[in-house]
Amino acid sequence: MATHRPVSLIGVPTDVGAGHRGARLGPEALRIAGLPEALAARGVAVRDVGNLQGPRNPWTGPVDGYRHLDEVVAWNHALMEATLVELRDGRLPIMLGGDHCLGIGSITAVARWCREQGKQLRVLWLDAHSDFNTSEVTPSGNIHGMPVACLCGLGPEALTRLGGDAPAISPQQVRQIGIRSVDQDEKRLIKQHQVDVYDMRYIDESGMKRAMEAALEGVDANTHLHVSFDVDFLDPSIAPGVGTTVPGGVNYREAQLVMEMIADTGLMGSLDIVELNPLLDRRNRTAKLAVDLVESLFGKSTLMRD
Ligand code: EXY
Ligand code: MN
Ligand code: MN
Ligand code: MN
Repeated sequence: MATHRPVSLIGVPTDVGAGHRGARLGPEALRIAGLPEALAARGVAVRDVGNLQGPRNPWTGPVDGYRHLDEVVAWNHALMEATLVELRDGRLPIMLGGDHCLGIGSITAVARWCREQGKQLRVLWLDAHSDFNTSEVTPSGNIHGMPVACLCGLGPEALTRLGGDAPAISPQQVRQIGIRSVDQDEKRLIKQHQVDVYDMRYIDESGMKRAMEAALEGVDANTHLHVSFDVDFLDPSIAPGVGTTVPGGVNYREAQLVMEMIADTGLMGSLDIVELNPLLDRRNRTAKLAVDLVESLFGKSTLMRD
């Protein structure tokens, strides 16, 4: 069995960025589904730092194109600080979300740490959505539809400058996989900023293996892979516990292959698990599936390759 860096679990019980409430219960659902034990069984040393604290969800409407901006900033500031502490301690942080706005804080910290270490950062964004909206074009004001844009410098200063005086990443560092729901103006932004997208049509036509090979092209021993895993990436028939289901998603075997191919690189340095909403789930099924897939991310192959 490969040896892994010790892991820190950081609970981020927020749904202030989402259009449904309930993702705040995601961290407990993942723990109860056995995530710490599953990692330990892979030979990974696990520290659970517990849940971060942040403002409650005020459940109000958009103001200037953003819902709950102050709350989103507070949660992400706390997460950025917590993530940096774990990275600097030589640990692999796993963010237990929480809605996908938390990718702003986690990836801002990861980008900062990579700069400190002189490492290249590649972000694998596994999602049904591109999450590249801005306040001008968002149909909802929900900030979980905006984290990639914010990380690339498009958004309110409080989020685009969370980690310093420049955007955390450039669009060229991002690879999006599983995409099948992009708003009209968001599409224009994605094209304008040349984000590399492997959408479901690409996967249908060329297969997941080819999509992952392309998404991993150019990584080397000096690359830090950050995996941002939105559970709506998966087809709703296998992952119903999420507020933003989109039909026609990634099936079980395709998802396993994604995780196995990431594990094979040995380069994953941080992971978000987001958008799990246990209130919409059946018997914690989606959390259990997420745990199963994380096992594969940590090298548990379904074939005889251990
Ligand atoms: N594109 C839609 C919006 O911006 O409101 C839906 C976004 C859902 C985002 C989910 C978490 O990936
Ligand atoms: Mn600070
Ligand atoms: Mn997302
Ligand atoms: Mn999504």
